[in-house]
Amino acid sequence: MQLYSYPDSSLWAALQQRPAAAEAPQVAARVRAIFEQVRAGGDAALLTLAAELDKATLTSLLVSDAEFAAAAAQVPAELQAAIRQAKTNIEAFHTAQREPELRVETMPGVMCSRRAVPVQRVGLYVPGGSAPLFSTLLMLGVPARLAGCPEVVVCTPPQADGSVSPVILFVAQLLGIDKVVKAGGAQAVAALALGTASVPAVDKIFGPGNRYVTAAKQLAAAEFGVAIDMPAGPSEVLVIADASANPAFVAADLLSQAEHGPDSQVVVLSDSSAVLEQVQAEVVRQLALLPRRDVAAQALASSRAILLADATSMLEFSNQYAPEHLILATDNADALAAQVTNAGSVFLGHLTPEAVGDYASGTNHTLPTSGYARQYSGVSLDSFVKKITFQRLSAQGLQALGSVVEIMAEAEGLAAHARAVTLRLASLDANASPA
Ligand code: HSO
Ligand code: ZN
Repeated sequence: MQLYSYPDSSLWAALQQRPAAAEAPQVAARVRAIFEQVRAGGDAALLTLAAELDKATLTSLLVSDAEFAAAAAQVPAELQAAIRQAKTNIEAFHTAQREPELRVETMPGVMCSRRAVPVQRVGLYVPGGSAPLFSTLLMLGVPARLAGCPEVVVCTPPQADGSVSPVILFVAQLLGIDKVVKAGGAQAVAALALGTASVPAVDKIFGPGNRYVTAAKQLAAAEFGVAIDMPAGPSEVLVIADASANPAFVAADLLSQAEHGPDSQVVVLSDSSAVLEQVQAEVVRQLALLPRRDVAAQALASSRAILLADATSMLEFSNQYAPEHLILATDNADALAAQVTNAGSVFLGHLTPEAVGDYASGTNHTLPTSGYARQYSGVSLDSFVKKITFQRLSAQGLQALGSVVEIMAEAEGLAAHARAVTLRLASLDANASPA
């Protein structure tokens, strides 16, 4: 980690740069080529790309019934129980997000309502590769199910032997999802956007991924009429650690984000140079103990420890950075939390590691990265529904509102709009008058 002491605020923007940003044009070009390959080759292209990029020789793109049937036996009972508890908590938090139908009579006889209707076809991307993230399937599958999305397709990269992690399949079964496609990376997103013989095209694509997956989702949204949850790219955490922080806890939190991938970014802010020094020493000590220390070390190379004057400066820096995860490792976390304006998800106090939100507290771990927390929310039940509005006017309603619309339509020079009202008002008059 590089240390910066009291950087002038004119330098903050440079310190807030994400490492992934530098290579964006090359990534976008590669992703575009993959879309073209999938468009032209369909399933065959997906098989070729699985061999090339995942080093997996596949006989079929879809997980078979036999693979599903064999999955649960390979998942230890203790892990099954942990997953069930996590699912219960995620369901509790996301069920509470349901909104009743909204009905408002704006004027007598003018009834407006709004109802949440599920997105009909959703694609869930579950990262695989070096660490199959079955927890992501819980985070996406639970709200998709609660929202009532009729068609749910999961894409996840195959392992080199052509299989999908049995834990991912166990979770899929727990959620009643039976379509799991062995495809990862940008090619999975391309397949979900374009459709192939085995992969149905979907309306909305969800899920975190590396920079290729994120670039693919953005291309799908920009050019292929598919919605996406948000640009969720390389994972990141910012920790605000004041003198009350426990350096070992902070270091563990930083490393838990760093071990996600070489392009993850971790930032620690402190107004105590002693804490910052101890955190750095702890990072070195704990790094050596990690099985994924090579990955974490690469992420740490572009990570920052920044000494700032006080809590106000730390919050200001954090709000500008707009971290995916914000940990407030301070005794007065509630007071600081009240001033957070940009963050994906916030972890308060010394006993709340990001890891609890990653797995099981109940909040969603699919969150905006790369500064998008300035304008996007993380995944929630809302992400899986559209809110459709309805209105119905009675005769009384049309009589009350009609002239308002006629006047406005005429002022905009839109005579047909005015006539749509005038004709109806006339019919009401005709019906009302005695024959
Ligand atoms: N920190 C990741 C989520 C995750 N962590 C999955 C562990 N498994 C992105 O929010
Ligand atoms: Zn994580």
